[in-house]
Amino acid sequence: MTLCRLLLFTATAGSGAALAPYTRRFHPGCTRESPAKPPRRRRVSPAPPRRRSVTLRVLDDEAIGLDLEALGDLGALDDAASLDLDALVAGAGLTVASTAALADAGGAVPALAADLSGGGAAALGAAELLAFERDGHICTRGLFSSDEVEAMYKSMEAVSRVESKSAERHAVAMNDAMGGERAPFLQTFNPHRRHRPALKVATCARLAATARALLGVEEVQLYQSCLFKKRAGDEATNWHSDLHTSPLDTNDFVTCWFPLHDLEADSTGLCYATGSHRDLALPMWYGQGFDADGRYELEDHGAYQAGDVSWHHGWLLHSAADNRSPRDRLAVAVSFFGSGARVIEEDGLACVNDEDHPSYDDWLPDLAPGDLAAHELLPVVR
Ligand SMILES: O=C(O)CCC(=O)C(=O)O
Repeated sequence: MTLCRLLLFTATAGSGAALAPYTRRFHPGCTRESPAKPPRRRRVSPAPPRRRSVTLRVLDDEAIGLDLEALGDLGALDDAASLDLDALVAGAGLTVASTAALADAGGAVPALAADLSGGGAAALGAAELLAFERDGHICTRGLFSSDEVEAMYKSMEAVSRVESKSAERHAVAMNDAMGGERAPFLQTFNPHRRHRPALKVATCARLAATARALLGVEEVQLYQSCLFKKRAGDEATNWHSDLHTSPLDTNDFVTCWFPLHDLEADSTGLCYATGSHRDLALPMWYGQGFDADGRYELEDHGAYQAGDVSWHHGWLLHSAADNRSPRDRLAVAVSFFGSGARVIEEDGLACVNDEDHPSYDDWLPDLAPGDLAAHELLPVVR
């Protein structure tokens, strides 16, 4: 495993101090979207890393606050139609009943031409579990077959087209809030609540079983699914951690991420700040808004073949490079948490104005701080 030194780390989330844009620093923030370039890194696989410049734009609290209104209209599709929910729930293996909140945009999205219900967890021995525990990320190769990925691509590409207006509105809102010049990339939040094929992907037993094994828990619930379309020329994904922006009082949180096609090394695969998920010294000694040059080692998993799935812990800082290839990159992320987690007050969130609002807007108001995170939109997945 080759490792490299992180140039500089500056935590800014929740900080009252505004940082100048375009500083040559590593800034984990409240948002994935930033016209920033990720810092240089090395991948876990042996090929030599490509050097990248470190140029990140950072938000101050006031700028992030401007986004609230724009985020308000990021809701369900206007043309959503209801489904046979019982069949949907049974077919997906959900054990918590779904509701009319699960709807389908209908029509334009082809059915998923693959049965994802078979198969178990990725093969995870002690070495892999230890690596996940220590590093906060691993890659499980070949968790899906190339046929399954091709089928997923066909359906999910259609989902991203059907939802493109909503994704563009979100990207523009985030970009405006950051004072940027263009929409960095497109995110479609929780397509599983509106599209049957996306539900099948998000509730795939293989993913849930692997999440349980990695977290060492008996039961996981689905927190979020997301489609990330990084079009040719789109910008970098800013440094962030997923739990930082989720109103859950837990450490048991994992996200799987996989491109729906082969992906070259040194392109737009996720880059991880290894070990940052267990860096308790950071909040203990420094809080927010501090400088930590060389604090982490950065790794990625090199090239992905269709079916390879990477996993990162909820507190792990991660980013992705800008898309310099002529092809759009389409990736899926699904996040799970261990059952038993409780809800925290939204005011307690370090990144309350974060772009992930669409992920919890529909269920958080139904629960009180301290309640178990048990809701039909947070289904148990078996
Ligand atoms: O695909 C990307 O660029 C971002 C993905 C991400 O941030 C995540 O899966 O948590």
